Amino acid sequence: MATPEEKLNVAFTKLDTNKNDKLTLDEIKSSLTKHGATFDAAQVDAAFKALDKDGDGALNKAEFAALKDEPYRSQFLPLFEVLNK
Ligand SMILES: [Ca+2]
Ligand SMILES: [Ca+2]
Repeated sequence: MATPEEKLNVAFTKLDTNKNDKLTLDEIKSSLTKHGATFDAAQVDAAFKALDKDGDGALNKAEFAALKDEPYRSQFLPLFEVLNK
């Protein structure tokens, strides 16, 4: 059974299509679509804004890893769990 950290690492790697260790909003949306996820675009926008702590318009691994903590865990983690299937 994968730990939340491992799951997030898998999700991050799948989302980071250009492999620059940062996730942009476009990258997240197009990757979710490519992996067959159904999601609410407004929810992804909200997750992105909440997680982008330094406001640079991209999520680094540390920012993305906040998904393992409340309140993000219950609110946003299901959006990305599909990537672990
Ligand atoms: Ca990237
Ligand atoms: Ca950021």
